[in-house]
Parts: sequence; structure tokens; C-alpha cells
Amino acid sequence: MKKVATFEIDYLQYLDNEGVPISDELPSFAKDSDLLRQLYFDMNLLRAFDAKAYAMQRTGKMGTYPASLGQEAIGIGYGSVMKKEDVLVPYYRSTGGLLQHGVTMTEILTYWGGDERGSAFKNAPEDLPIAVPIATQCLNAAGVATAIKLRNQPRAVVTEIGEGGTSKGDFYEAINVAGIWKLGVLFVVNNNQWAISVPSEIQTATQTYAQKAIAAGIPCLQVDGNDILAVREASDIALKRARKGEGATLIEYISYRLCDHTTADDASRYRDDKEVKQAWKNEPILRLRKYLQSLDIWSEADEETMSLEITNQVNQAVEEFSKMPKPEPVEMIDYIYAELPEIYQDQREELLKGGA
Ligand SMILES: Cc1ncc(C[n+]2csc(CCOP(=O)(O)OP(=O)(O)O)c2C)c(N)n1
Repeated sequence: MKKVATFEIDYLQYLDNEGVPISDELPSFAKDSDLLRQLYFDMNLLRAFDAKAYAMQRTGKMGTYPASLGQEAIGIGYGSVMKKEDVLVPYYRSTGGLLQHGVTMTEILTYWGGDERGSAFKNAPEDLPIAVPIATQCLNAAGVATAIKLRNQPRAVVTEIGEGGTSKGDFYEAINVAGIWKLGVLFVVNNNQWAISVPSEIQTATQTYAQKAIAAGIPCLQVDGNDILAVREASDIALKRARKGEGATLIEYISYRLCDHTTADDASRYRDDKEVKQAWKNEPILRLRKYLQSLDIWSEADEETMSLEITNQVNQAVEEFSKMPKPEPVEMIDYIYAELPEIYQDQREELLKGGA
């Protein structure tokens, strides 16, 4: 027998859990103190925003909400290298990427508050609405990238999916077409180890999620998803390739879902406390903070100023959201069909009269 194909999966990491560089070679942006501080601010803002949204759900002011606790480096990292003209095709846990791409906290609260007007992103009008049906966003991203290719535009598409979602046919179909048509998509696999109550060990028989891309002929990489330097650098390279028409990349970012799946879940029913405690030691925000402190570019006073600023920004978004006039119940059906089918006419009439 002869070998007809072999493959290897690279793993990228710059900082260890203590925020200490593991090699002398850091990405060039790591010299930019302002940028590092901004990334730190943005990860903290995401964490505070998530906590507020969670609290609002618990007090009946919000529908369901999926937090990004422990996975902040992923969305903030890839989002920080997206250009305005790139397109984000998000899933429900892409809040970090959305915020980085200019979507406002108020819009995100509006969407999760059950109001579709939250999907009309003012500053990112071509980003797609948040996808809740698992893996459908991957096919949508392939479609958007096909349009961009046909128009010959130097734009990248980013889509994000959980590791559990990569078991779906839609995901395989999307990476297949992205490979064969050389579509400019970055497939972000957020491997947070759990798909609701299904642990990664029983999700797939492959050694890595990254290698699923091999079968589609797409370059791939595994990255420490708690190391924002690695997340940002790997994403940047992938997006530059995409904009140059060199095709798709799939990156598996390894992290951990420190929170419940959503507000509708209680992860303590199926997860061992010890595992979660251990995972807290790897979390991305503390790691970057330790690195910033080692460079002497972050102090206790900076931390305090940042916390105040974040509280203000989050509270302002909540206030804007709370002041928005609520949509009329009839809007539930008004925007689904161009022409409302006969069978829904009665229901519409009833909603107009204020019935249910
Ligand atoms: C097509 C479809 N099937 C089932 C669900 C229910 N569901 C919601 S989230 C989820 C698990 C997803 O886990 P993963 O892809 O790992 O992403 P994570 O939520 O961990 O980020 C499932 C099965 C759904 N939303 N859509």
C-alpha cells in the first residue's frame, strides 16, 4: 500500500494561563499597547453586557439569552480584524463578533427581547440576523461569499458555529462548497466543549474539529481560544486570504463555556463542579490582564476607570432598550409573507382587535 494523503493540524498559542509568552515570537500587533488595552476593555464589556442581559432575563425584562462567558476572546478576537465591508453571519453566541462589527448593545437586547427590529443593524446593515437553527448560518455564509465572489469584491465573510453544530449536514455542505468554489469564508468553530448537555468527547470521533476541513480541501488550524493574541492573529491571516480570493479557512478555537447554555438551562445538572472550577483557571480575561500588567501597561486605577465606563455604557444601552416603544402583536405575522395567505387573515383580525 502507498500513502495517498497525509495531514497534520497545527496549534497556535502565544500566552500561557499566567499571561506569560511561551515563545519570543509574538504577532506584530502585540507591540501596540493601545490595541491590547482596547481588546481587554472590549472583552470586559462583553462580559458585563452578558451579565446584565442575564439579570434582565431573570427579572422578566428579556427573553432567552445565550452568554459568552469564558469565550470572550473568540468573538472579540476575530471581530477586531474584520473590516467594515466584511460580512458577519452570526449564530446566537456571536455577541462579541457583532459588537466588534458595530452592532449596538441596544440592538442585541432588542433582538433577544423578542423584537425583530433588533436584527436591522444600523452600522452593519449587511450582516445577517442572528441564526438560532443550528448550522444554517454556514450555508448562508457560503451564499453571501458566492455573491461577493461573483461581484469580484475584496471582502471576507465570517461565520461562527459551536463544535456541536459541526455534526450537522448543513455544516459539511457549506465547507464542501466553500472548498470547491474557493469562497472567502472564515469558519469559526467555537469549541466550548459542551453542546447544551452533550460533552465534546461524545460529539465526534475525530481528534480535532479543525480536521473536518481537510475533507473539504480547506486550510485549517486549532487555536487556543482563551489566548486573544492567538485568536486575533490566526483570524487576521484567514481574513486576508479570504479578501485576496484565496478561499476559505476553518479555525477551531478551543475554549470553555463557563456559563449555562442559555438562560433556559441549568448546567449544574449535568456538569461536574470540579471541571468548571478547573476551566476558570484558563479563562481569557485574566490571562490578558496578567500580560498587560507584566508589560506595565495596566494598573488598578485603569481597572477602576474601565469598570465605571463599562457600567455607564451598558446602563445606557439598557435605558435605550427600555424606552423603545413595544411592537404591535400583529407585527408577528405582518413581516413573514409579502401577501398574507387567506388562512391567517382571521388571526390577523383578532390580533388587531387585541385578542390572542
Ligand atoms: C436545527 C436545530 N436543532 C436543534 C436545536 C436546539 N439546540 C440549540 S443549541 C444546541 C446545541 C448547540 O451546541 P454547539 O453547536 O456546541 O454550540 P454552543 O451552544 O455550545 O455554542 C441545540 C441542539 C437548534 N437550535 N436548531
